[in-house]
Amino acid sequence: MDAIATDFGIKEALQQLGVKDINEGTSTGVNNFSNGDVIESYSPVDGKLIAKVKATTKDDYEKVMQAATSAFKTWRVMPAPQRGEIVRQFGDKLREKKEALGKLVSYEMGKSYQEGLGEVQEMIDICDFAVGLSRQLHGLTMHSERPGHRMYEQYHPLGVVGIISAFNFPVAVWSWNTALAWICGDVCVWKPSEKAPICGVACQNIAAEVFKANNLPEGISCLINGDYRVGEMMTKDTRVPLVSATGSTRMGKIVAQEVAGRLGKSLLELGGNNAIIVTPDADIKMTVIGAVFGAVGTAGQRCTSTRRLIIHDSIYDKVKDAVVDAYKQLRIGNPLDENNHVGPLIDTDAVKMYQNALTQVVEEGGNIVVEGGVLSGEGYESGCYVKPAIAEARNDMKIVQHETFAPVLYLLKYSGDVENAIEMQNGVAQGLSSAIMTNNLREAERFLSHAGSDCGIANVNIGTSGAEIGGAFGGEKETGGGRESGSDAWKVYMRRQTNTINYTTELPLAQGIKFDL
Ligand code: UN1
Repeated sequence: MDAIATDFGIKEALQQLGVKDINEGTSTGVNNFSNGDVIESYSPVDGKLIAKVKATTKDDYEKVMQAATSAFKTWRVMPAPQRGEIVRQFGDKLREKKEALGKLVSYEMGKSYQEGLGEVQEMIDICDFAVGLSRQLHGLTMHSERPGHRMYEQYHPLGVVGIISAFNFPVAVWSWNTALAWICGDVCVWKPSEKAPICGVACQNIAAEVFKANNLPEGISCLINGDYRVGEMMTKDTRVPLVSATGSTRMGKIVAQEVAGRLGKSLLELGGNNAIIVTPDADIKMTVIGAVFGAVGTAGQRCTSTRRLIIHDSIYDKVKDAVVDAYKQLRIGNPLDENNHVGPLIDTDAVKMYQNALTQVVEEGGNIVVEGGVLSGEGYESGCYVKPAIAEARNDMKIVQHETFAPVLYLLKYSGDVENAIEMQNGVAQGLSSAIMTNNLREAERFLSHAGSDCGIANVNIGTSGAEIGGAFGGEKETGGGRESGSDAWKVYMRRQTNTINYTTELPLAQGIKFDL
């Protein structure tokens, strides 16, 4: 533990979160079942070792599943509002530990401390949302066609929900799933990204503490660690009726096929290729803020990051100059230092992908307007810090069609009607987030109409990233079609049952069928 940064209070944060190096005995509860290979987590901030966890073996997984399936028997019969009370306590614990967890997120994943705090705030928000929802898991009542009959539907818990999460939101996405799954009466088994396993341990510790204090089985929240092979244990397991997976489209296709192969359910939140349309009626100042935060926030590693700016030719140069100017103000460096806007990429593999994208855009005829590059020297020793770059490009370029998880923004030009911009915006395989900057009501409404954006999220005068938890989150096409977090996303965590009750002394058959004995 001596290796980690002592500046910025990381050591204290880890202590507060109960994270110990595996050699000193790892975290609490069901995580103790992990006995496989050691996974070391290095910080992209300074390249230092944060802590280690052990991967979950097949035998460990069986123990976890036993803990989870047995906990489900207790949890499912607890009234939903009481489960909501547990989630309320969990939200309170997150409030207490917000700074520590936000710091760990920033240190392990590399996003700015502000964004780390924002991520924990999303967890708190979804807990509040789930608490209220725990009194509203309602179905409909229908009128039966038969006299003296009542028909209604109710929602029951599913069982074990498997969660596979990505490195870029190492804590919030888990909580969107767990907060809802828990109030629905499900138990959760979580495989965090092997690139941010310590965040997983910290969250598991917080959850375990709450369940323990309420004399509830810790198996309500389980943690497994490792790479895709560990995820595969869940996707193939018929005891896991729902697998919720966040990550690349490539990964999502594998998960979807495996889970569908056994007729399980999957909830997929995969890649995006998000664009902001900038029309002649756009407020340029607002456009610049939305576009720059969207493109460089989390160093371009959000699934909602802005990858394309589709600008009308009449204002193209003006917008381009304003955005290029704004990029000059960006400070790149240690994300725990609040003076910096942009932290590192997750690892050096991500740096290579960023470099390849910049090479490819030039090869395909693009024109770099803000030069990229990997930073070196003091403060950049981890080799993960890169300069946010901008290239003028065309929508049909292969690299533009591809989601590169890095701060590379493509400028695209459209002419004529807003329809042309919408066609470009929709002209990619992914369908997560989209935005239009305009003060023209007609353009805005056309963007939102049936013939408008084909994405799960469509914003007006807001960027593509930074969705609130109250709405359903997810997207279409290669984004996978799933919806998490707000609105009625809870329904995917439950099974629907239709009940018909006959309170007469006759047994009439539906559809008027006669069957006299
Ligand atoms: C993600 O990148 O996987 O809308 C999630 C946003 C955040 C969530 C992003 N609230 O940018």
